[in-house]
Amino acid sequence: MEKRDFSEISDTCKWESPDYEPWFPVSEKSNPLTRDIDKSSPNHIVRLLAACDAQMFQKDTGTTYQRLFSDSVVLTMLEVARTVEQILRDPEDSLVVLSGCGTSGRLAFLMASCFNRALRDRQQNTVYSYIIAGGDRALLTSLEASEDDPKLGMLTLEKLCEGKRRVLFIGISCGLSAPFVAGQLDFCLKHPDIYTPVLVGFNPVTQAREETMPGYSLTFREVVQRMEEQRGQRAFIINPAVGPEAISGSSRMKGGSATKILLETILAAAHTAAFTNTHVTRRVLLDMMRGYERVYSVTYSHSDQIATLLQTAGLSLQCGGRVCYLSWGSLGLVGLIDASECIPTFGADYEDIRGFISGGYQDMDNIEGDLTSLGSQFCIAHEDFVSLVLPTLSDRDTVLLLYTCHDDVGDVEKMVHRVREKTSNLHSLYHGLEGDTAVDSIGLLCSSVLNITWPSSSTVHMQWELSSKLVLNAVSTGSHVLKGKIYRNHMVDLQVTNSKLYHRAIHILQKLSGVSLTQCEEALLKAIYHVEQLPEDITSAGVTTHTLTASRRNRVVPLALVCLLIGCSLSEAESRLESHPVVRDAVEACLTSSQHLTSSAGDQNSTNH
Ligand code: F1P
Repeated sequence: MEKRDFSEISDTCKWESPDYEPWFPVSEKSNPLTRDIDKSSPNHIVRLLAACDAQMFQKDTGTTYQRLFSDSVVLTMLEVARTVEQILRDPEDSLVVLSGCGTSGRLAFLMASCFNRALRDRQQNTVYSYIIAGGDRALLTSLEASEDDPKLGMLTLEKLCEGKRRVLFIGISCGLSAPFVAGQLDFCLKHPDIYTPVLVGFNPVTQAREETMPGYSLTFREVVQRMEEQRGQRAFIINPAVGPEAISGSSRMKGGSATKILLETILAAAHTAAFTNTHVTRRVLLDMMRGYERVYSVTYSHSDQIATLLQTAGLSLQCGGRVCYLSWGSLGLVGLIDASECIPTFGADYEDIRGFISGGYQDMDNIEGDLTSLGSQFCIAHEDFVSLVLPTLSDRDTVLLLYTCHDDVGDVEKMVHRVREKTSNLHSLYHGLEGDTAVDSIGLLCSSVLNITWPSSSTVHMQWELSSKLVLNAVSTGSHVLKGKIYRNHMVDLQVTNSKLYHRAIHILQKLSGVSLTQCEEALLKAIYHVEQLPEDITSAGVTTHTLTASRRNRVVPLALVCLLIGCSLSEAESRLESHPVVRDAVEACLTSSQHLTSSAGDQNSTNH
């Protein structure tokens, strides 16, 4: 058995202290566990990610924070599940809407599709729908700007629910921060005869975002306060803390996993109750969540194989190669989601890590249907892989197959042979069931095989999805760490495409340079507009104007950081970055030459807040 590392255990709880980065909500804090993740080996990266994910299931320690298993959280889940149960028993003119931005919207889609399928299988009418800020294209690419628009959120919801008698609205915003979702929640509060709002996120309500929203009189926090006044009857808030993300602010990771755990537990329990004529109980909810905790343990018991995958993918990215996820069944969506997130999270190109799903849009079943005509980025079927990627595939590229014992193994095998003609850098993630005796002819053709065996259950496909999500999050995050995209546990080269990311960028600059927030904002604006002096029309413009301009530029945060650290002009910063194409190396070189290394690079207590 591996020796326990006590330094990691104490780091596990450090973030809960009221003195730890008190100016940030939990979802934006940096995780003490991962402060050296950028210098870690593949095996150690996986261990750190496992330790971070374990924080999701940590029991209530009597601190300020409620957790996944806290009574208050489970009680609210129970109330929401009972509301879903009622809708399932009497679905006429009713709707359960799941909505969110970025990853939260993609998971809303994944779950709405999954539970509608379950209803169709029972010959029942479907009751679920989803909204993602930016529409269906945002399922596959980053359209972060729509997240800032509360009115758009509200209008989209109103249109979707036209003519409905009863709507349970589930708004997901991991950071309790997305204006798009706030507008929808506020709309629900104003129409209590039809709408019941549920907010899902991972910060305490006192940490909900306070910034004003464009064209709106309320802040997210004020909307949440209004929900609190109705809490338990006409409004519900499910907001356990799951600890800071492994890469600061990357809510696609734990935020996404916890969203999936909470909402699938609620919806699956409601389905079981409604179709077996029983009622949802606390015990059923707790048992399901414990099942997900086992998914976590079983998945990370394969840490060595996950580390192999991460290392291979990292090598591909480092030498300009690609990583392709080729998936079957609902794992396809998990692959597409993980790949699409690399664009905003790591400033990656869509070809760096790319997902393909066996049946393409037929398997997706999204509202807007086939999006292929929007361009190559939206070509997601295996046949697209065959025509667009396969011809130029080489050993530099990594191909990862994701499939389960429920998929057509013959079809997987055919694909394996085609890929093997081009590269031997082929790997597989396979989920099977106990007692499954299939001969592993596919594994024999792969350079590495990650086979996970599960006990049979009615919700096993959702467990496979979570397990695959954990593996893929580790692969895509870890490979970008190895590529040098991360400094300490911050994504320095983030895209500044909405107001949340704009403020996150300023805070990263402040943490790494040690100068004031005002100076950091000025440096960021100079980098965004590419000017040495800031004219009045830039300083007086709003954040939306800044983020719109930033979305057309590359490397604005690294540029601003180099200017701040060296005290140099933009053109000098540009040439320094050119000589260090790896962001992490550029930051280190500047820190060394400006002798900032000692205190400003990350000692959170010394930052000038
Ligand atoms: C929504 C979101 C994230 C994405 C990025 C920008 O966050 O789009 O999914 O990764 O961080 O914000 P939230 O509203 O769920 O907090």
